[in-house]
Amino acid sequence: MKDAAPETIYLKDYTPFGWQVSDVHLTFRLAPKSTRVISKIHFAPNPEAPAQEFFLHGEDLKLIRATIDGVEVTPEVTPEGLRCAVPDGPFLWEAEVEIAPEDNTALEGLYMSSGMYCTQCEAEGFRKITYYPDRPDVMSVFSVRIEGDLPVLLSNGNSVDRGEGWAEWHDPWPKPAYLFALVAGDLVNFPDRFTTRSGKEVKLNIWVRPGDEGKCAFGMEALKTSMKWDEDAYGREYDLDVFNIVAVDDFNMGAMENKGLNIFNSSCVLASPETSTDGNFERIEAIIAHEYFHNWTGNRITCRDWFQLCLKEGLTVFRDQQFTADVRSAPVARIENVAQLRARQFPEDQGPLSHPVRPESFQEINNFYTATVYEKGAEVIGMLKTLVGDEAYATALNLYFDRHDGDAATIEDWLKVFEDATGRDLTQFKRWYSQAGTPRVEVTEDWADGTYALTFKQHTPPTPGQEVKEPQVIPMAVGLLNPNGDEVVPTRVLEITEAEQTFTFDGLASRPVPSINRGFSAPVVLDRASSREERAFLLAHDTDPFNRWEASRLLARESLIAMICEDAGPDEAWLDGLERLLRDRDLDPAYRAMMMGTPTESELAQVLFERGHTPDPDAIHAAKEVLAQVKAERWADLLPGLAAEGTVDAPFAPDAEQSGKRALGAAVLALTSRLDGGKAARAQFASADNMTLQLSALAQIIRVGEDAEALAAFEDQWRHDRLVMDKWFGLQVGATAPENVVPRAEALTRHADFDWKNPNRFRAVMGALAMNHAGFHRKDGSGYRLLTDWLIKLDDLNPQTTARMTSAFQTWKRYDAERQALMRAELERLQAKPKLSRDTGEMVARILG
Ligand code: 0A1
Ligand code: ZN
Repeated sequence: MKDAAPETIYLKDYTPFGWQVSDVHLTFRLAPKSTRVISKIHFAPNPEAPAQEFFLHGEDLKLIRATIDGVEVTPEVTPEGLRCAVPDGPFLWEAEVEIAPEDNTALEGLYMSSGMYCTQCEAEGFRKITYYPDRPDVMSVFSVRIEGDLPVLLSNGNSVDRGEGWAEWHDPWPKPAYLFALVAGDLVNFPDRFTTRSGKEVKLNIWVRPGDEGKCAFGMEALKTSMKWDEDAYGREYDLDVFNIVAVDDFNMGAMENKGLNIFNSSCVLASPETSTDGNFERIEAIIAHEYFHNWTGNRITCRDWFQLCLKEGLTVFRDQQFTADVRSAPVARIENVAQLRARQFPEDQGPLSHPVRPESFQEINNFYTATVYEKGAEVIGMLKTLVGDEAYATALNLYFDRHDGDAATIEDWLKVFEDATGRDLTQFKRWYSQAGTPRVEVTEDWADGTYALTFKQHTPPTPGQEVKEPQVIPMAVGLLNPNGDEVVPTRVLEITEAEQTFTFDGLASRPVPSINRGFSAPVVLDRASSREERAFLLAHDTDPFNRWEASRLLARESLIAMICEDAGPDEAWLDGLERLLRDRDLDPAYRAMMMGTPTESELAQVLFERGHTPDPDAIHAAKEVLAQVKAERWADLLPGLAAEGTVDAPFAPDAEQSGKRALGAAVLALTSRLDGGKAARAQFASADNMTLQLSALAQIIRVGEDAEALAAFEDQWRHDRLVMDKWFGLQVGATAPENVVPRAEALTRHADFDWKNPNRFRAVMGALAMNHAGFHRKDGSGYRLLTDWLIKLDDLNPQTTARMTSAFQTWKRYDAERQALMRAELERLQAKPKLSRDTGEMVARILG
């Protein structure tokens, strides 16, 4: 177990490691309870580092022997590693350690999942495999020999040789230890090949447990598309003879970009029409692309230290978002990304867990794989590209790859490349990396004598440890529309650099209607008092598809807020405008489906809180129910036609076109089932031949209430499929009425298949509980209590997943005094748990503030 008084690590304290590592040779003798790891490592003094004692990281290792240049040594071993006296010059370190992969429930280091051995080393898991300078700026060439009585033995790089019970691998590209990987098991492969643009043949494999071969084809296509895209869009080719992907059932995150051997949570790679929804397919495609793109942005160029995590993650998310926009619908992808950012990153940035895109301190780095580092990190790169333009962005990226290939780089290196490529001073822009919090931009306007003026006032509220913020560079894309709906000023990017700044537009014949922050050009909150009429006008006329959607979102939000606070009825003008849009067959069904969405209950709670109201989760839920019922009744005549448009009459394909139609169909079904008591949903459930249709029907059956039969049928059909059963567990909690959420979640924890040690299954139930706003925030505190009971239980086994899930409490200060007291009490109960992990301890302390 981890330290009781954990140390805080600071960016400002960075010091290079005192030695360089030229090559690493590892031999693994695999055994579930007693794997031997034999290491041979060449160290040489690092001329650029200050003098320091020789310290190697190591945790939960049994040291069998250690030698330096063949002579036995007795290092001083601590729970964090070992210290040893070493020669002045280069030397060969050899060690043998024993570890127990079968007992490793934290899923960090070498562990076992369904009988196979696998590894997860990012961020600091390699130190649970052997003694090593486990830091990303120590890069070396690895050779690996695996001995074990298993048919498939894999590691990074190229295969050197293999025989019965052994295999040898060599990775020619120097890499940090966090990119090391090993997999051994009874696996089957789904093979393919790819020829790079310079004519190099690459073998591709997706390795899975026997029985899952039929779920690999889609992932393989996504991989090949990604490889081609990175060549076309960024000029980046693959650089080994083989690219292996392995699907693993027990995994804390989505996937991992280990060099030449990506390891995936099986939920993020395995797909088939019968078992996966359109949403699953889209996510799998994006994650495969993401991990593949890391080969250049992350592996060839890595991070100097973990504070620079956004260097690889922000950039790689930005790249995978570009990829999705290219291979699917760009406007729909943008709307989805922004909706995700607002749902996940904004609450983080506006609450006690707020931290800069590049944090300056941490206790446990695993707690910083956040929406801020990833998604806001990607937005920051998007802004940079908007500011310098597409051509300069491409020049800067080429310079980045040329200059830093093989480096462990920093955000300073990254920005310098843009400065050198464009001659621009990015000092102020850098604040996006150092200042936490979502900037708020207040917009006012003026109109006189043909001149229209927009004034922007920016302000970022204080965040933990940062009371005062300086103005940031905000690229604000703006277009102006004439009252007749024509665009009079096409999109122009205004560069806001001051706390308050005015931009004017001359020579206009009439007062225009502004469309501001088009395409969500900056991740800010706009505070602008605009009328309902103006929003309805933008909903009808804006040429920017993002802002057209935004207009609808704001109308929906304000209508719901008025329903909650003023007992108003739904906004008729908005519903009329929306109806016109839904009838417009020229609009992509996917886009119309998104238009039918309404703000989440959690987002409404945040807005109410910001406006000085105490959000009542039941009232918010009730308002959304009323709105949906009104829509259903009002559009009763429209729905059958839309349902027909949302029907696919072709063999299933998980592409943008079909999935858009099915999304429209699902949005329609959600309304229809309020009119027919779930009849159409039951029919769809009975006839569905793909998971998208089956699950959207089941969701409505659960919502309507009489679901026992359908749930039993579904369980009967899918009991053998772990990934589908995760959906079954999750949906029952996620789609049910608030009063049933906690009892259902509680009952499911007693289900024989509630394998809570599996992160996917744990998240299916507990994640769904935390995400069901009105259910989780039951007045009696039962939601808080149930989640905490299980976090306490999981913390002993899997600190990383436990810590991540504590963020369910990050918004606790929004609510009424009673709920706050209940949540605080649960957080304190968790905090008081004996042997609380460093991961969870840090999160709880930050949330409590
Ligand atoms: N680098 C991976 C994410 C990842 C991070 C940590 C992990 O274990 C602690 C696992 C995966 C990515 O961005 O995909
Ligand atoms: Zn990543």
